[in-house]
Amino acid sequence: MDRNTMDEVIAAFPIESASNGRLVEKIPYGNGHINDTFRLCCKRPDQKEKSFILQKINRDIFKNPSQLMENVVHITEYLRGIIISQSGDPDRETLNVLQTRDGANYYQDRNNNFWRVFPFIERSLCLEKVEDQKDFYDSAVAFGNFQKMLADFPVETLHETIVNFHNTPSRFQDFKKAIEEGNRERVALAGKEIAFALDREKDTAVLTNLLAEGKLPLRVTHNDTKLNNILFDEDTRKALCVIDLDTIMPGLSMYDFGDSIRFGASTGAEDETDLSKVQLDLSLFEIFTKGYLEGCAGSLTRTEIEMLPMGAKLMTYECGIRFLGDFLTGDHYFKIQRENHNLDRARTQFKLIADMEAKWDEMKAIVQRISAGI
Ligand code: ADP
Ligand code: GN1
Ligand code: MG
Repeated sequence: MDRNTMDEVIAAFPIESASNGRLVEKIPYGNGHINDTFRLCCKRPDQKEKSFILQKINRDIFKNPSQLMENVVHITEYLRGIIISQSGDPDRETLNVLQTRDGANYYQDRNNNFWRVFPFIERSLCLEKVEDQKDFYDSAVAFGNFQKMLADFPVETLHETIVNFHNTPSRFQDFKKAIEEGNRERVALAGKEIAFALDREKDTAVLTNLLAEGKLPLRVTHNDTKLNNILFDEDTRKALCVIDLDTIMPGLSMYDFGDSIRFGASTGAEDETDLSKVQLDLSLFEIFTKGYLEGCAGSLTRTEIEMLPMGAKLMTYECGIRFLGDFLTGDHYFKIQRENHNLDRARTQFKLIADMEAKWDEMKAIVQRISAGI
């Protein structure tokens, strides 16, 4: 990132000011795979600090950043209203978009990059893995509640920021294309993983078919419910704020449930190379199911509840074929930190699926038992 551009971007927002002080730090921040994120810190002469999150929106992935920002502003303003009506703290319980000095929701630099700023939510924690089962339970309630808060949001006003984002059959077609067009050495290296994925084609359309048959309702969903897309309150350790709102779109409740399980109920990291460490933790699965159903507060239909295990499996599968497809075609989508990183990620997803298949009856029984007791 050239210094001039960064300075130009920062100057476009009311970051340095009499009340915030001078900018004293700008550092790359977080572990997101998509956007470039920085933490900016300002300090006043009285030593009081104020921080911001500055993000460059990934233009290769988000083709229409202005529509994306329209969604984010629309959703965060709506959430703000609900949080205020519930006597919550709207500056901590939702993201807030900081407007530029010209009153815009983002800044477009001379290279046609789009930048946005959120006030940094202070005294918050972002967890990369479940440290305590209670945290995972709280995240489940928060994601369920997030969906409930958006139940009456005018869904027709949302732009589809990534078309077919969780359309697994369409992801499967993309994956087949990646095998055909991908780097031959990489295709050979990933032979076992490719076969594993191709073997499971029949599962890909289960949810989209039910949706097409009118048996599942379309809801406003987050679609990227990793544990690190939620902030916890450092003082109370309660789930505080759902972040990373780029993929809020009409979707299925199983997508949000499933993606959280994929990331948080695995005993290993998403990029763990020792696959013996990667399993589905059934007690975390149970705890999340309980929290999510409580957070949704009775709004899920019988079919949605019945399909929760399938959501977990399909979101894991989909992520696996996306990582693998990206590996085959040269790692253009997900940021990587090492060689074969996306292959390692795909391997953990497939290991998790194999374990879910072994534990399938138990997963279904847990969902049944928890939903009967709520
Ligand atoms: P990506 O789409 O690349 O995953 P995120 O929007 O999730 O980007 O942001 C990356 C990380 O930055 C988050 O995981 C979190 O640690 C941190 N973060 C984002 N927004 C805020 C905020 N308003 N306050 C504090 N931390 C934040
Ligand atoms: C990306 O942005 P981030 O890192 O929270 C991706 C998700 C994947 C996830 C896998 C817009 O999420 O779909 O599930 O990586 N986001 C986008 O870790 O593609
Ligand atoms: Mg993120």
